Amino acid sequence: MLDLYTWTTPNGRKVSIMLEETGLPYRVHAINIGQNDQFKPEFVAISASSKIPVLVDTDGPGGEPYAMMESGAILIYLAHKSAKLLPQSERLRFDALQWLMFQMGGVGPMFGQAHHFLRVAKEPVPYAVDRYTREKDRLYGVLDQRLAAHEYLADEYSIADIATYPWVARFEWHKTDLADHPHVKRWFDAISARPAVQRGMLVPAV
Ligand SMILES: N[C@@H](CCC(=O)N[C@@H](CS)C(=O)NCC(=O)O)C(=O)O
Repeated sequence: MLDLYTWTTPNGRKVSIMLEETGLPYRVHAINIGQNDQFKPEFVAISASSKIPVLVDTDGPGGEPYAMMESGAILIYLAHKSAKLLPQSERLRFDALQWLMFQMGGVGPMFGQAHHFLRVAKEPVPYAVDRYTREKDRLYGVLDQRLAAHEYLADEYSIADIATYPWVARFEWHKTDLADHPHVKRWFDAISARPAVQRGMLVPAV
C-alpha cells in the first residue's frame, strides 16, 4: 500500500495526479502546513526536511517499508513502480528527466518565491517582486518555446508534465495571463481535461 502525506499545494498535487494517472491504490493523509503539522515529530520522522509531499510504500525496495521525500524523486519512483509515464525510448526518457529537473530547480522554486512576495510577504519588497516576476516570465518563455515544437515536454505525456502542471495552474497567483503563452495554454488545457488530473487536483479533500 502507498501512503501519501500531502497538502493542497502544487508539490503535493504532483504526486496525487501521478497516483491517479497510474491507478496505483493509495491512502491520503492530510498534513496541514498552515497549522504546522509538518513539524510534528511523527511527520519529521518520515520527512527529513519537514515538507510535504512524502510517500510511504509499505512494499518498498526489498519488500521493506520505504519513506520518500522530494516530489521529483517520488514521481520517478512511481514511474518505476508502475512502468508508466516515463517514456521507454532512451532519448525521450532523458528529455522527460531534463524537463522534470527544469521544474524542480526552476519553475517550482521561482514561482514559489513569486507567490511569496506577491501574496504573503508582510511588507512590500519591490526588488524581490521584480526579480521573481522577471524570472517567472523567462521560465514561461522557455516552456512556450518548447511546447511550440512538442505536444508535451518530452513529446509523450510524462512525469515532466505532471510536475509542471500544478504550478502553471496557479497562474492567477503569479499574475500571468496564459493567453500570452499560447503553446503553454494549449498544453495546459489538454492536461486540465484529463480525468485523473482533475481527481488529483482535489487531493487532499479539505
Ligand atoms: N523540493 C520539495 C519542496 C517541498 C515543499 O516546498 N513543500 C511545501 C509545500 S508545497 C511545504 O511543505 N512547506 C511547508 C514549510 O515550508 O514549512 C519537493 O518538491 O518536494
